[in-house]
Amino acid sequence: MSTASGTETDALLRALALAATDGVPHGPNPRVGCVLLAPDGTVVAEGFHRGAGTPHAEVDALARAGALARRSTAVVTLEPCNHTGRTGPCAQALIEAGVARVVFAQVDPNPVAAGGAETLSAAGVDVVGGAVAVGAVLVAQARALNEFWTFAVSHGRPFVTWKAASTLDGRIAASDGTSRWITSAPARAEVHALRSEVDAVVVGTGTVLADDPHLAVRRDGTSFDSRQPMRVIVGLRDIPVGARVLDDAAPTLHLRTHDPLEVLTALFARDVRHVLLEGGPTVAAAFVRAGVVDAVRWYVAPALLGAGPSALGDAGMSTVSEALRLQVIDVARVGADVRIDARVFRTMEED
Ligand code: AOF
Ligand code: ZN
Repeated sequence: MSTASGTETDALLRALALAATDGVPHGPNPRVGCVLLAPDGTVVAEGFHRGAGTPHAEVDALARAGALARRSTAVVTLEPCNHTGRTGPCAQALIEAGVARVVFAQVDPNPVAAGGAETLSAAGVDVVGGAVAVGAVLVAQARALNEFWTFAVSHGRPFVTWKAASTLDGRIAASDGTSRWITSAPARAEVHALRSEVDAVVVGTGTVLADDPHLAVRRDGTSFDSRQPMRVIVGLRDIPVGARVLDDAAPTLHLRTHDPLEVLTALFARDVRHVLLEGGPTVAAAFVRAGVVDAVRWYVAPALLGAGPSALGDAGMSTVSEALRLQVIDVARVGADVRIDARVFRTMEED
């Protein structure tokens, strides 16, 4: 059978739900779910991945199934891995447990771990996966579960969301330099929630010198989890002793470069898959110029300043046809402000 059966499709829907279990963090590893089916189609065991360093979904399900895994069908949201990373290869674990058939949705885009389907086939396991086997809709759902991870491992660099907050006329500060607070408290609270979903927050040394930001996720007992993203400061100037980013609320990394690609390569090597760029006009312009801004989260305050720095410095465009065009994904009111989420077209095309 080269396509998934109805029972297997149902199991895949369940595996997708398991992968998205509340509290499983986004991060260096994908969110993955697995359901083991007995030959008669009944569920033997379920499993899911709980974050980097913990057992993969397949191994979690196999452990719960014990001897019942023999002759079962493993239905997984992602192609079983073929490598020894933080944990052992799942393809091997499935073979050793005597699994007869594997059905998966997303082909593993991670070059380091890919090849599980081949290993399983070579060992005599019946393997079907990808859009031909489970349909494009379920594959799209599996990818969406790990959108930023998928982008990062396919491109060898983190996905970059640039966050900015400006007045209606695009100013991020007044001409005297004051910028506190352009947006309302609810908008600022949302930014904290967003930080807890990314792996790193990036600003320039200019922002550290001007604003002395803390950049950690405020732990105020609200619902979002307490994961702290790495604080990353880019630029050649020293960070002053006593700067708030140097406290121990979260790890901090100073990268003495102005090259966005160098920054992203260094961060990818440190397991960063999603970056929140909170830099000022100069850093933002460098990232836009380098073509590595993938999405924009913008808070617009219904206020006018008329003078003062604008959110984006000179990013190399001089005529309107060169404007970086974005596609609006979502618009919402947050407190007194408006939130706009937009994507760079390029990201949509490639992905
Ligand atoms: C997961 N969880 O359930 C599956 C993954 O460094 P490791 O050993 O944790 O391996 C991570 C890679 O393994 C990951 O990038 C992906 O390609 C593959 N499958 N990873 O974290 C899982 N099935
Ligand atoms: Zn694995």
